[in-house]
Amino acid sequence: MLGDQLTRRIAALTDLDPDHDIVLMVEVRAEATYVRHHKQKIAFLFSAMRHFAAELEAEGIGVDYVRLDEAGNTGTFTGELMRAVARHAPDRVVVTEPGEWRVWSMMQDWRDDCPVPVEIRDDNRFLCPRADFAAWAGDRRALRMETFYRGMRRRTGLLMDGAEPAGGRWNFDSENRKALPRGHVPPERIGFAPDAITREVLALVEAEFADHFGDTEAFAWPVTRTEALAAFRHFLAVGLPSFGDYQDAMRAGAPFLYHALIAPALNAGLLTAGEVCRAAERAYRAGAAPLPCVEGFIRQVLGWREYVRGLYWARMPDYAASNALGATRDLPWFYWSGKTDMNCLAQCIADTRTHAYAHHIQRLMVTGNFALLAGLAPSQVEEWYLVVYADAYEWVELPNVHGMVLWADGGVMGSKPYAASGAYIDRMSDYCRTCAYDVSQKIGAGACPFNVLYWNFLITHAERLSGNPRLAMPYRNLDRMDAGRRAEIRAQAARILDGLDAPVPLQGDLALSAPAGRRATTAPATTASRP
Ligand code: FAD
Ligand code: DLZ
Ligand code: SF4
Repeated sequence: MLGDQLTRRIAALTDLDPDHDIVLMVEVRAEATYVRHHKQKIAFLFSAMRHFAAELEAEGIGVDYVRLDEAGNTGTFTGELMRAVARHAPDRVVVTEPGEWRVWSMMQDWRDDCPVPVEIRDDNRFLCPRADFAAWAGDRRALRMETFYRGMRRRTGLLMDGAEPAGGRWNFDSENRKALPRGHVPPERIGFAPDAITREVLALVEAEFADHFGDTEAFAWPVTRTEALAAFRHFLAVGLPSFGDYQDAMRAGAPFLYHALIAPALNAGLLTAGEVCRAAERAYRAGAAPLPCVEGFIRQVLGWREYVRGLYWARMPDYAASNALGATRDLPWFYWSGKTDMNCLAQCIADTRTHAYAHHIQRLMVTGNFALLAGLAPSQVEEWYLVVYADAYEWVELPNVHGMVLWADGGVMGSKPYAASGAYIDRMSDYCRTCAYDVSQKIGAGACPFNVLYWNFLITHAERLSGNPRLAMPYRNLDRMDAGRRAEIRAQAARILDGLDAPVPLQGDLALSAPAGRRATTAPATTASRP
């Protein structure tokens, strides 16, 4: 069993015979270091793996669990599989297909190299099997999420009234996505105090992966299914009824707002997509949450999550190689240090460092938008996103970064790049109020860099993008600019981009003064609180 397959219902375990079978789980250095994951991601996964192994053992199932620091640990999946086959001399090995192409290639080699037969089963945790997505996608170039999502609503019956979508519409976005009113106090969210197993793992991670990005002090992720369910129920009660309204809002020092905080648990198998969608629908049917919020939530899980997973498998490995906008600039060092005068970026990176979390709009419209506007090299941006979030796996990270954020796929995922000026960030957050830059200033000393870089982006890619009907308005505005103004924009953008700090190796103490955030509590459920 791989570390992100932690459910008793995973395909490899469906016909498990406790009298004859052994479950193999391995902590291996290669998985923690193929990119240098945030310390909280490694700790979350090792702790969840150890808890899950203990649950299997309590059920009377034999588990061969190899710890990271165990003598003889070869540090790789392949090495540990071969050692285990030598230890147990099994008749066969049964695995569930992995989430990532990288590990899939490894598994193909096991079929040749392993002395016993290796059976690779389909991952049964998704609502849309890979083959069904591939059949839907065919060889079409553009794959639109909205069409896929409607098909998934029909297929699952989620939020359907007979053949019609509940409420008569597929999409309630126009009623969602408001800014947070000034003075609005978001709800407290529960966190989970590290127990003895998590504390042991945190110490291991601090010792073994000291030079990885991220702090561990605020670790509060649920590490068992019981805790994950408690976190999700809390979201249903306090988050879902306003989820849609404030889905895109951002506030300094408050990264969680009304978000579900379930992606690490979902992606590791502690929760399933089907159960969270059905529970959200029940909340709507019971009158506990309004339809726009519930539809917004279900679209994220049934739509976006299933769609990016399908797209990843249907288009990899070629998908990762495209670079439609020819972006080549190195990732600036402030993505790691958080040290920048641009307050929006500093805040989002601080949240990321403290919690291994930032919500969707922080990822898309702040760190992502800057990467797009600055022309940062896709492979470097992708590695950053894969490193820094507790929920990051390539199958979900790559399409979001490569396609949605950077438009490096040239329009497979989105009909236009999500480029935006500082005005969007100002509308949806309070970041600009305390920023060193002036968001209302378009150009000149003190002007918000997002403004300058936005116009520079449109000028730079005019040949490729000006004919795009969805960008007609900004290009009309650009057409009204005289040549002198354009030259000024280009010159100032060049100064900003040339002034971005050079990348240096990640090491040593990069401590930031991060805003206060999620605090762990001693109890897993209702008594817990988080500022
Ligand atoms: P909520 O905002 O409460 O949403 C509920 C759930 O919907 C999430 O838990 C997630 O499972 C699903 N979801 C929402 N949006 C997406 C999406 N675009 N793609 C896939 N699932 C989605 N999500 C990951 O799970 N892993 C990643 O590595 C990842 N990388 C991202 C990188 C970028 C640049 C962007 C823009 C988005 C990325 N996302 C990723 C999607 C999304 O940002 C996270 O799923 C979400 O922020 C997790 O927090 P939450 O559980 O509070 O989600
Ligand atoms: C992410 C991760 C890490 C850090 N460590 C392990 C590990 O030691 N053992 C394990 O089985 N899985 C780990 N994982 C998750 C794998 O990287 C994941 O299964 C692959 O990325 C495929 O999705
Ligand atoms: Fe970000 Fe510009 Fe606002 Fe500063 S002024 S917080 S750089 S959008």
